[in-house]
Amino acid sequence: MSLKVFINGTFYDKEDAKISVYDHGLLYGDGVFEGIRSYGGRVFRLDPHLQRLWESAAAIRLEIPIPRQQLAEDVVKTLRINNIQDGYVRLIITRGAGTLGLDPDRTSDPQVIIIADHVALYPAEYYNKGLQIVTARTIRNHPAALNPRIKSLNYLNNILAKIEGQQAGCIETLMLNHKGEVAECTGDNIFLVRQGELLTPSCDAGILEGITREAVCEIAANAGIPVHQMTLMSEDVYQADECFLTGTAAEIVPVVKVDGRAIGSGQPGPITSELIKRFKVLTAS
Ligand code: PXG
Repeated sequence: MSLKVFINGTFYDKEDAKISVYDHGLLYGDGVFEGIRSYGGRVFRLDPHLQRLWESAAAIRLEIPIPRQQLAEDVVKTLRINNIQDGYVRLIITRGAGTLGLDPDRTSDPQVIIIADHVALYPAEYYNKGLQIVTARTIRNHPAALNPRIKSLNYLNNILAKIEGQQAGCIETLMLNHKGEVAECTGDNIFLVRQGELLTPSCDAGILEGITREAVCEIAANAGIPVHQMTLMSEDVYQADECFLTGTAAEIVPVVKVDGRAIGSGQPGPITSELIKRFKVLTAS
């Protein structure tokens, strides 16, 4: 049976789920999105995801055409109609079809799209053995150009960095900001462990404020592990005892090598493993 995709209140078979080629989401990446997980039929942290979606939309002066509560119900409905328990939801709001010019005022009908699909985690070996990543030469968007807090449909900045990583044989890539500070990876936030404490770039490094990042900060606090949101440089990464990435799709994934340098023991570390264990409990509850 074909997956059903929600567009503006109607469900379409995946093959028939289409929008206009004049949509500014396609023409200019003019729109916003969210990636959300469901575990055992329950949507993980739906409210913070919707909050971030509304903030992203407000930042690009895009008015989401349906109330937040309605969208929350539609997300659940899309999972149910597709009979997906453990899955991934992609929520997309485009600016809508317009003229071929940039003018957002000459568009109509923002499109509200919900895709629910089965989830593709990284292969198990990465969770067991840890990832190797490299730092991209492409820097993260300058906050005064396109603020990384906005989860917009324009992901070319991250895609360019991802291509660099792929050329080096890596599936994730570390990005620095315009000041040379550690920011985040192309689709994941980064954490370090140093002397039993967690360190992660603060929001003013110019990052997406990840929902998983937030969950990990809470889990760490509950476990009595201090968390510091601070400025971090490449050297902090190289000298860390442990390193891991967090994201909706990846959850928590250990990193064992950065730019060819082994991190800590070169194996996934004990605090990372403890946090992975606790994250599993959180998502199963
Ligand atoms: N930073 C960036 C730039 C991201 O795109 C995260 C951090 C992690 O945030 P969350 O809220 O998910 O903990 C993201 C996540 C994917 C995928 O399929 C992930 C993201 C975007 C697109 C695809 O892995 N964003």
